[in-house]
Amino acid sequence: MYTFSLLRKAFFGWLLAVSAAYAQNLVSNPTFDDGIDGWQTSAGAEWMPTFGYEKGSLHLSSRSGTATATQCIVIGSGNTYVATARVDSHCAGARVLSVLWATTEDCSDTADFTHGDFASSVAAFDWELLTVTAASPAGAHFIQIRLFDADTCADDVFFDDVSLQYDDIFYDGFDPHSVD
Ligand SMILES: [Ca+2]
Repeated sequence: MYTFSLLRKAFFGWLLAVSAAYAQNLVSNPTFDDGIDGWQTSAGAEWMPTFGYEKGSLHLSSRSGTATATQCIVIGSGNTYVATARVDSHCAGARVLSVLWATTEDCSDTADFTHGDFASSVAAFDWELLTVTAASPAGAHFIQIRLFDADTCADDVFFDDVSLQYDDIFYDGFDPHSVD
């Protein structure tokens, strides 16, 4: 029994270490608490220091055209990734969080991959958590996280707490909630 207990502890210690490794957020400056460094931004993108899900956020305005903020992140190949973001969109139904694929480190060739995944806002004028689960296609070595405010909205979208996590352990059918 004692040995079994030790083994259990060792196993769960290993499990926690593995979970922590896989749960690492791959996004630089995910919270926008001190600015928007680390993000490539278009016109209509600005730091909003006084409003956010928590502290500062990224503000995209599409009042004079589509606004975007992107980040290009190196990945492995043949794996599954989960991207999330807190979003306060003034347009319900807007496609605001996208995961695109690239082979180049500046993500300049995302158009070469026809497959992309996105999540749309459901509510308006309220913070919601959006999630995109995406399997990398063959040949992709970078993910472009794209925060997006289309000119069809012509209003404001705020983003906070962006994350990208490697999800292979779950993709393989492992469910940590089934372990008692
Ligand atoms: Ca924040």
